[in-house]
Amino acid sequence: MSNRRKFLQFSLLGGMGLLARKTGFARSEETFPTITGKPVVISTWDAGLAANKGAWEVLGKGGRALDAVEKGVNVTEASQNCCVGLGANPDRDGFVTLDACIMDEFANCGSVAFLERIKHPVSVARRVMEKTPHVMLVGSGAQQFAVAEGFPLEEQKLSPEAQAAYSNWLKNSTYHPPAINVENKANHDHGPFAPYKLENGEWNHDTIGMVAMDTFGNLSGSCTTSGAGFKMRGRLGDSPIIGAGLFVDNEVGACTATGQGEDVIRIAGSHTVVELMRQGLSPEAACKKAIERVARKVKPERVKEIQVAFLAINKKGKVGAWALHPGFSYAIKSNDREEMVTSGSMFNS
Ligand code: SD4
Repeated sequence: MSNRRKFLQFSLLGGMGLLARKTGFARSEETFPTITGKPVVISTWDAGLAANKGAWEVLGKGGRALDAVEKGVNVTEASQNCCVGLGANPDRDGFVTLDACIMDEFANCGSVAFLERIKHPVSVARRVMEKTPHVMLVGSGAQQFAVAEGFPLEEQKLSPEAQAAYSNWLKNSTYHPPAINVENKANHDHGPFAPYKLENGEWNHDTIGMVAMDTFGNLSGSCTTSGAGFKMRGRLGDSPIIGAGLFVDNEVGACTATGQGEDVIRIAGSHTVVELMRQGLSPEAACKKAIERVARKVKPERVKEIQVAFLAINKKGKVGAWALHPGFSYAIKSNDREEMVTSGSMFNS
């Protein structure tokens, strides 16, 4: 199993027992690796390394952050080996449905959701932003718009990894939606959820979120995903929702989210992080506070079953992240750094 799909590692036996709420996590702002200066690009998970390279083709030449965040995640969308794009995990009926959004320094934003058979949903989201008076297009309407804009209708071709995961899931077709915050679980017995636990105890993930600052000091962000593996048909997470999976305010900073989308939406996650930075918190402190809010809103018995992480940058080009559980990492690229960074987390196992 590649690192990319290792959302969180703890064995069912060991992990549950060891999991204890931790207050005052030891890692301090000073010891956490940060990057300052511009241009800079950060993106979620280890697929972010390649995506950042794509973004750098724009940023390194003095280009605009908006172009960089589109080009960057295009790399991931085109990758048949990743959990994003047309080769990704399908919904429970076997169809890959894609969600994406993009936002620039002028608060222009665009989004597509429940989009099928289009290779680059983030680029369609950008067209929605630039060519329509709207912010979101969904489903067949989004596809119709994409085709009218010249995006080819592709054949769905699951990656071998996604095909194997889906075949495996079909054996039982069981569904354990850990984020559902209601008593009557029977109503939600439909299939697995995001991120779902793999047989070996690892967690998957299916998203790339990217935020960047260009040489002009302007911020933009993008987020693109196949959403939760084997989700109910029509389910959307946070990723295409401006304010949840992504938010940019060029006066303050930008944030993107990954993990259990329902719980990110519940606190308007990325917007919350940006607002906390507006109040003076560092990116890491803001992400941490938002994670604590996520944890407070989730029933205690479910908080150990979900993962959520935020990744943010402020107007000074300082970056930071925080996750609910260990296992989240992000990629950074600037003039003098190119590496993966492991995020701190609220829980220690
Ligand atoms: C969703 N936030 O659809 C996405 C899933 C995700 O890594 O981030 N997976 O809820």
